[in-house]
Parts: sequence; C-alpha cells; structure tokens
Amino acid sequence: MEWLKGLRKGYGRKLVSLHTWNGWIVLILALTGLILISGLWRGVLGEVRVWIKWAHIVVGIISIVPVVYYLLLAAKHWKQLRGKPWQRFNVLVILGLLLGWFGSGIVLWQFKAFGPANSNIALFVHDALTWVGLPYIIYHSITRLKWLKQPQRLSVKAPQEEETLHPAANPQAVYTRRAFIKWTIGAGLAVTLGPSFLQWLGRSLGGGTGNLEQLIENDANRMVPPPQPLPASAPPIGGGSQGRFRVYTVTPIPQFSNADWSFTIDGLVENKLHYDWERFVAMPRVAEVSDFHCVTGWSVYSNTWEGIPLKTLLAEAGVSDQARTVKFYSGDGVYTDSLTLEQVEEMDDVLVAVMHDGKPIPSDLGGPVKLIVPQMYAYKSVKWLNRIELIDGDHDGYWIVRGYAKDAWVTKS
Ligand SMILES: Nc1nc2c(c(=O)[nH]1)N[C@H]1C(S)=C(S)[C@@H](COP(=O)(O)O)O[C@H]1N2
Ligand SMILES: [Mo]
Repeated sequence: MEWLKGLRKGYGRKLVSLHTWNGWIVLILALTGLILISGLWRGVLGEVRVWIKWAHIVVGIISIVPVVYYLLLAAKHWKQLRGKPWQRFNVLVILGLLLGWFGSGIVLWQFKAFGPANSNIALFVHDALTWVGLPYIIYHSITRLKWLKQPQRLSVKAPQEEETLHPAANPQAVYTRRAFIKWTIGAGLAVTLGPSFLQWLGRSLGGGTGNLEQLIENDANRMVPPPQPLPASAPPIGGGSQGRFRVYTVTPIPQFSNADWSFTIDGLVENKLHYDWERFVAMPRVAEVSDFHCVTGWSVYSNTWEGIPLKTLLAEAGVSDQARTVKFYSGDGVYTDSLTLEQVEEMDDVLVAVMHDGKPIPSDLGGPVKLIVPQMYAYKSVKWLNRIELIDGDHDGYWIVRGYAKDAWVTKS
C-alpha cells in the first residue's frame, strides 16, 4: 500500500498548489478588473489602461487551466469531502464563480462577434458575480488565514482564567471566539459593500432613464438661448431612452458658456465655417432615434437625438477633392476621432447633436454638442465636439491609438 500513500501525497500537494495558483490568478483578476471599472483611472492611466485590460483578458483565459486541472481531480476530492457539506458548498461556489466569470468574460472580450445585446447580459453577469464572489472570496481568504486558525495567538492575556489561553483545555471557548471573528468579518463586508451593491442592482435592473435626470440637473454648461426642441423631440419619438449612460471622460469634464464656446469647420474645405452659439443653435435640426453602444458592454437604447446632420454641415462647407478624412476634435483639448469620407458617404444618420430626448445634452454627456454615430461603437461619438477638420491623410483617434479597433462598426443583429 506504499504506492497509494505516495499517490495520495502527490494528490494532496497538487490540490494545494492548484489552490495557491487559483488564489493568485483571482487576485490579479480582481485588481485589474477593479481598476478597469473605476472611472477615475480612465484619464489617469490612458495607454496603461489598455495594457491592464489585456492583462485581465490574458490572465482570465489562463484561469481556465487550474479549473480544468481541478475538474480532473474533482471526483476524488468530492469523495474526500463526504460529510463536509460546507467545504462541498465552497467548492461549488468557487467553480460556479470561475466558470461564470470565464464565460461572460469571453463574451465581453469578443463583444463584436456576440453583439451588443449579449454583451449587455455578459456585463451584468460579470458584475453580479464580482459583487457576490469577490466578498465571498475575501471572506474565505481572511477566515482561513493562519492567525485565525491559531486562536491562541489572538488571546489577550486573560487575567484569571487559565483555560482561555489554552484552546485544548477549553475548545468551546476557542470555537466561539473564532465564530465571533468570522461573523464580525462577514458583517463588516456586508456593511461596507452592501449599500453599493444594492445601488448597482437597482441601476442594473431598474431600466428606464437611470441617472439622466441627475446629469441634466448637474449640467454645468451655460449656453443661451437653450435649444428649442422639435415636436419630434418633445415628447421624444423614441419614447425616452432606456438604460444608463456611464459618464466617460479622459479629462476633467469641460464646461462652456457663450463666451468660450465656438464651432469650426476647416481644413480642406471651400468655405471655412465658424459659428458662435447663437448662430449654431439657430440652424435647422432633425430628430432621430438610435441605440448607443459602448465596447465595454453597456448600451443605452432608443435615444432621440436632435441635431444637424453631419452631411449638411459638410455640404455647407464644401469638401475639397483632396480631402479623405473628417477629423473631429473635442473641446476637452485631448480627445479626437475621425470618419473617412467614404464612411460618411455610407451613413445618413451621423448627427452633430445638441439635444437628447428633448433636453439639452448635459455637460457630463458631452454637451452642448456631441457627435452621434449610431452605426458605430460609442468611442466614435466625440463629446464636447467643437471642431471638424477635413484632412487628406488618415487619423487615428484617442482610443484607436490606445488599442481600440479602427473598425468601429456595430454588427447588426
Ligand atoms: N471627449 C470625449 N469623448 C468621448 C469619450 C471621452 O472620453 N472623451 N469617450 C467615448 C466613449 S468610449 C464612450 S462609450 C462615450 C460615452 O459617452 P457618455 O460619457 O456620454 O456616456 O463617449 C465617447 N466620446
Ligand atoms: Mo466606450
């Protein structure tokens, strides 16, 4: 029976090293994932953020290796855990988490192939598992730390009662103390994370207009006169947008008033155009309904945007023959993107928008003027748009330089 012992020993070591590997992988994924969802880092990290995203994806893919390896050993481990329902439960929870994260992660990674509707679901699942799973894993890790397993280290020298210092002499006391610490850690996690979890849940399942009202209330722009909505905008023909805009920016949110706002169309055009707000807001507009999809998995559906068709503005300026690309500048001074004239030719619904669902676009969402390219992912929709330049070359926009695909078309489903 010597060989069996050897195998058991090897098997035990394998399990332990699997557990360690898994722990490190989850730690890396948690850290990189948390950095990715915190908006704060968008501007600060810039390019680094794209590396972090790739690290998250690569490590995420690798994370399937220990899972598959474990599954090969699982039958034996499962038998070994007979009579330990909590440990069995733990194994199932961890496996469920890892597989769920993995599956939804693949969809988020391959967002183009799966399309926005599946990406929306995958993002919800990925986030939901994180909200439940990360606290679970943190709890699991803390309560299994060595100092918790060796309760004598914890005991403050109790004055009279010898027993409390010696677990063996009074196992009941130790058990109670350990349980107390576990409960405290659990309650601590629940109290610190609970409220934000409930907020997230409400936002995700709430549908409707999400935070739009608040963003409108916080509008820092001071443009006069405000744009007057077309009948198609108020009430909005789309019936009101569905979903929640994440406010994305790579700079502090800029704010504008008539004094410091203008709109320019220049470069390879016959007539350079320069507008102040009064003239800009007096131009005829159209209203259109479209969905807004971000590559990170969220969408806002049925937006009624009101604005000037890009083609109308370009026709007014008169595009020169040498021009090949339309370059868009943001009033934040940093963000740019572009469309080729060929792409512009293909799309009749690109809008230089000033209103959303019958209201001025608030500063957080890119007002007073935001480019809307409904058939492409939202990184094309330049916020705080204030200049359009016609150029003869090519132009890679802010996120394209930092790794986003040049081909931003949303696959129609
Ligand atoms: N100026 C500027 N425009 C921008 C961005 C940005 O960071 N700065 N982010 C883009 C991306 S990736 C998305 S998803 C949308 C988000 O629009 P929202 O902040 O109005 O939701 O804006 C796009 N336009
Ligand atoms: Mo985005």
